Amino acid sequence: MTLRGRFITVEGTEGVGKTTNLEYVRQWLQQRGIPFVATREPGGTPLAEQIRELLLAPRPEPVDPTAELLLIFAARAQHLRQVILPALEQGTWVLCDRFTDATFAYQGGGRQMDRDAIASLETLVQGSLRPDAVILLDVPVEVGLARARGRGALDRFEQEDVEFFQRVRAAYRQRARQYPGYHLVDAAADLAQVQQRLDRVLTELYRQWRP
Ligand code: T5A
Repeated sequence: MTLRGRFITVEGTEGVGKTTNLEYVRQWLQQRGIPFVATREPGGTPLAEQIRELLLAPRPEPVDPTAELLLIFAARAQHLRQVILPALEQGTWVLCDRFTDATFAYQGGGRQMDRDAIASLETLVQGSLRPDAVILLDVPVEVGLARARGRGALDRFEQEDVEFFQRVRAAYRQRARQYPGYHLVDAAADLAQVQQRLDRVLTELYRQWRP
């Protein structure tokens, strides 16, 4: 299978500004006439969105971490087959709000699950597919949580404690040091500065990828 589109994911802990900055990336791609689909994880198809609702809803029953992990990869398998792979095969770029790096960060770092088990599921579900670029928006945990908690009712993940998110952030930063496709953007600055930094990353990627 030959993939002709580019696969960009945007990652970060709670309240880093993914939603806000994804809009900027969408406009950036539109202005250059690049065909793309914007999607998200968990979710991106009707079935995967239902799994997202199951995952995010606060509930009295404790959720077993393995059950959580398998639900995330179930949603991902559906999303890949229905949306991501067909788009990439047609030469359409895919801009995805979170992907498997979030699983290594939240379930691997936050929940302290075995990274090899996550890597096995990654291979089972994705084969060799990995994002071409991961844009990691990085802010200190306290800054992100203050932004996220200013938005109202908290979902099941947002209810975790600060230490959980510190482990999530550490896992993301470790992956950014380990893997060359990562682009770490300091997202603690004001929005105009963050978007200037995003523009530099996108311009460089576009220059590298142009045929
Ligand atoms: N999850 C997901 C896993 O555990 N494993 C997985 O494998 C996957 C894929 C849902 C949850 O699922 C978990 C992780 C998540 O907890 P989500 O919907 O992406 O994933 O959840 P959130 O991180 O909550 O994403 P949001 O889109 O809701 O938050 P954002 O995008 O980080 O924040 P945003 O843009 O809404 O910004 C928050 C506030 O900050 C302001 C914004 O205006 C907004 O009010 N803001 C700024 N303020 C000042 N300066 C800036 N630079 C600002 N940027 C934004």
